[in-house]
Amino acid sequence: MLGKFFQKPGSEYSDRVPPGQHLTNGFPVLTYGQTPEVHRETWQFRVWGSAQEVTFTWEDFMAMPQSNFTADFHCVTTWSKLDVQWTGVKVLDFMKQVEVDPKAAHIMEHCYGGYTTNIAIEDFLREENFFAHTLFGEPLPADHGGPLRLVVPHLYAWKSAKWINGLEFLDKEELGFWERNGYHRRGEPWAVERYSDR
Ligand SMILES: Nc1nc2c(c(=O)[nH]1)N[C@H]1C(S)=C(S)[C@@H](COP(=O)(O)O)O[C@H]1N2
Ligand SMILES: [Mo]
Repeated sequence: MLGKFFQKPGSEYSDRVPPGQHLTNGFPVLTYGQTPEVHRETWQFRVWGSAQEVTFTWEDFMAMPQSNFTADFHCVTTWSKLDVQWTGVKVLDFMKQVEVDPKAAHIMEHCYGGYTTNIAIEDFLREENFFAHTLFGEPLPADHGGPLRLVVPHLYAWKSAKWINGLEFLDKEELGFWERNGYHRRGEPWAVERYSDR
């Protein structure tokens, strides 16, 4: 059964598949708990902590520059999906509207439904990171984080918060949901940072 969905990386792709990962052609849904119901009309995205507090509406987000992205997606449970196509807002474009305190060094990503995950500022402020509202040309399905999720291609996908609704800027690192429950604080797939070493 497993063989139908998961393949050993062929030589063509092996340089894109991190150690211990297998390719999938489908797009599994990985959620801890329920899919929250989120409506664009009431959707809000808040920035707070060591930053100027500000709240964005759905219209605010749609008025930001929109870009297309193709990115590989690596789940720590060992599946990887290559060349996922998304549309949304670059993190660096979004951040032009946010004023961060110089002492801020970390971020807690917050979500509808209560999920959290932490990320260092330098891992967040990267050219290839984006907020996505469209997946393969269709509105991002609720199970995959619609209406809006973060995508951080260079880290394991648990950092790519679905239903994201806030960024809490922090001077010191705090741990998110999976990081408190044994996952690595950073989660870089090429370094196989799956589990906490503490
Ligand atoms: N809010 C929220 N975001 C989340 C998760 C979650 O449970 N809740 N799971 C994470 C994990 S472990 C993975 S692998 C990806 C899976 O995204 P997908 O369901 O679109 O494949 O979302 C991440 N973002
Ligand atoms: Mo995952």
